Amino acid sequence: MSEMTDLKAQLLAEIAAATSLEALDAVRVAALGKQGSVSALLKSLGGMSPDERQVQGPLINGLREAVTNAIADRKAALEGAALNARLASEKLDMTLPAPAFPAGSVHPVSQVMDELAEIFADLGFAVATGPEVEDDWHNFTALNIPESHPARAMHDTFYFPDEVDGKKMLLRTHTSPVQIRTMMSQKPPFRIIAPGRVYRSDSDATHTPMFHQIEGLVIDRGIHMGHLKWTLETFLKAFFERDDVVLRMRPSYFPFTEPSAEVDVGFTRDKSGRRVIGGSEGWMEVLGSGMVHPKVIEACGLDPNEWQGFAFGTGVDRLAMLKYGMDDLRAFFDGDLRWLKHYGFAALDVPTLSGGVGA
Ligand code: 2NM
Repeated sequence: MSEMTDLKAQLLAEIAAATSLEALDAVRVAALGKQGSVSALLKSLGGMSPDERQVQGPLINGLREAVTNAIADRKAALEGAALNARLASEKLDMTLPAPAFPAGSVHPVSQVMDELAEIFADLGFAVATGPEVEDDWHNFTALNIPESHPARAMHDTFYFPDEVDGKKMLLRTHTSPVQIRTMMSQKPPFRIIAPGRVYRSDSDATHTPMFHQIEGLVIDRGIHMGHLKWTLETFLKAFFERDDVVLRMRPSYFPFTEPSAEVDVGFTRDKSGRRVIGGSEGWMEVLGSGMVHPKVIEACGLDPNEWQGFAFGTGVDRLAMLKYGMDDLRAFFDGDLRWLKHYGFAALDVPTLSGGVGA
């Protein structure tokens, strides 16, 4: 009895005296391990008479429990002390700059599309969209493009092998079918722009089989060429952010407009000989335009004697190249991150108003 009291006092003293987890574990093994002093007492229960075991059992088990609990408490205390020591000795420098997160950038085509949408929004134009897979009626026939027109040829247009509901299907070659769909499904007057991808079977340094177009359409009563000229001049001055942008309209021909005009913009050269928009030392073609052909208005179910309008179209990729000084169109669609880093725009910048309109 007193032997057990002594053992208990001795073990609790050893546990309290252990100053490291290793020393504490040595005490645990010496008491509760296979050859441990407490384990030996537990084993001795087997050789006792039932009466003796009835007395000694609870005492020995109580000793085991007291030692086990004391070890667990001491272990928690030592671990807590070790953690406090680490917290006191180790430092985390919160003033170090965080590693830079790789940021994406806005593709110049997206940037220019945003700029165009903003400029034309200022002029009261809504953005209209439509399918890139079209039928030949919306892409050609409604636009007064005859069956014999070279644009319809296989080597210019991507056709799908199968007809759908008896219709020839193709990848739209311009965004004009969006204007056709707008005229057929809504009531005039309209002021819309149709930006988007278009497809032509063409590939060299200045042509990619997919490129981006933006076309504009105004349909109202009493619309004439003067409205067209003012709109294009206002648009180009806002886009190139210069007041000295000079326009030149040359008579031209499109099946869907009459009269038709090609629009040139004047440029000058900077010291290094690069073309800069503004002034009129030379001319660059930037737009096609004209008064919407009465046959087109009629094909859309409108009375050409009541409704007139103008339309225009241009390449978004070309506009981006002119404004931001890129020289190879193919690089636009290569997906080269170095090119995007160089020419891309910060995603979180508010899109520029490109000088705004009428400010
Ligand atoms: C151009 C040039 C001239 C045009 C015409 C139409 C429509 F649908 F109203 F007839 N949409 N786009 C047009 C006119 C497009 O791009 C060079």
